[in-house]
Amino acid sequence: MKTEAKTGGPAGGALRVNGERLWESLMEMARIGATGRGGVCRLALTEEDRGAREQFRAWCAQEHCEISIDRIGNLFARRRGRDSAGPPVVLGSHLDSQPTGGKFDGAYGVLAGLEVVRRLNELDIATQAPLEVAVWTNEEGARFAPAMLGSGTFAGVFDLDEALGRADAEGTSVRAALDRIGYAGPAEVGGRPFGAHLELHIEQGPVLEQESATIGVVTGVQGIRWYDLELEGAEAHAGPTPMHLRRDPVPIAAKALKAVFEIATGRGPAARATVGQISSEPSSRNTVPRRVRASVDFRHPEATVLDAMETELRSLSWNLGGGGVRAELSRIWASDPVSFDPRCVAAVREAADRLGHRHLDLVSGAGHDSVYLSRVAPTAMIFVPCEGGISHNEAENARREDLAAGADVLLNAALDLAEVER
Ligand code: HGY
Ligand code: MN
Ligand code: MN
Repeated sequence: MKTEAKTGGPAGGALRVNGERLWESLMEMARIGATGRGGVCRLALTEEDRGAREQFRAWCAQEHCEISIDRIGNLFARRRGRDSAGPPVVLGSHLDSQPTGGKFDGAYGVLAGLEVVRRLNELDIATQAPLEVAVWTNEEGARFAPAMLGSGTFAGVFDLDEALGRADAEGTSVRAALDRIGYAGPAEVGGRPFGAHLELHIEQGPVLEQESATIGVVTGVQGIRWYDLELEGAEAHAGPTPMHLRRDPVPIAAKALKAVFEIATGRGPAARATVGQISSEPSSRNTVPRRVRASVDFRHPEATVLDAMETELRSLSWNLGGGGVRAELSRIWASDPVSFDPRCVAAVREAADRLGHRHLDLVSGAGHDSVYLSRVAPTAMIFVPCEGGISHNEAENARREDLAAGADVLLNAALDLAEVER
């Protein structure tokens, strides 16, 4: 999923951000929802997410940005351009996190976008197109499935009412959660043109670090499929019930989950399988469970391979339902592989060159809001390395100089795209 790293030309003529200010904002934001192990827990539309949004808005107010919020809580901070009514160049990402997330996943792209606005304001540079920094709702999908719900609804992939009706494990809907934190905005969701969408993000994988490259020119994102596997048997007493008389879903689940990983490992290094959620009911140590549920996350750069993985998973689950255990597999999300806009990708690569950064092209292993934005706007992403490629982990870390370098590329690519007469 990558090409040879290239070293850029002289760093002349390129603008740079204030890396120290960006770092300070990142550390300030990381205090909101901070966990005891150095990470953050800001699940979508919780008090912590509201706090992060309020902090972002306060910083945007200092930069005289106009704020708009749409009906699924997507938040936009707009900096005027000479063409005040023109389609904006949008610098977006997310502020919600995983339950044991890191300081940089999502927040980095949002705060680097803010730093671009801050830098242009202090240099008093006007752009032809307006700039907007976007905060997309529920990118992670950790509280409400599917992931990238706000950007997907904006792009018309999800129906708004269905998206607002999605509920978390406690039964709280997106609609109720938005109302609770005051982020059910008035603006219609989507239906307005963007000149371009750029997203800056940590790589969340090891490639840039291994290749000693500072910038990832992201050409696309691999495909993702999410499934729920449910196995239902019958409760029984752990003591008097002989093994052969049980309708125990756990041995079936053990076979099914072993097979899930074999489906991926049998398809080469690019295939991925993750079982992040496993639960049993009634979850009592001396009662044979009635029900076992498990999540399955498949990934691959090619849709045809994902199709084959799904076919194998479907065939597998049904013949696992033996012994009086009912097996049900439902696909709850499918995000096809995407390729980003060549013009935007070139703007990123040229900016990296101008700034003199060693860069390489790569396909993103993680999903991002840009997957859905690429359906409605010319889109590209920029990656910087993170330590050991670790992410979705409280130990997530990145070097200040890399974070500043990524923001410099974002600034210069955004200027390039914002100057295009449309
Ligand atoms: O699941 C993903 O790849 C993203 O982090 N939401
Ligand atoms: Mn992210
Ligand atoms: Mn993430």
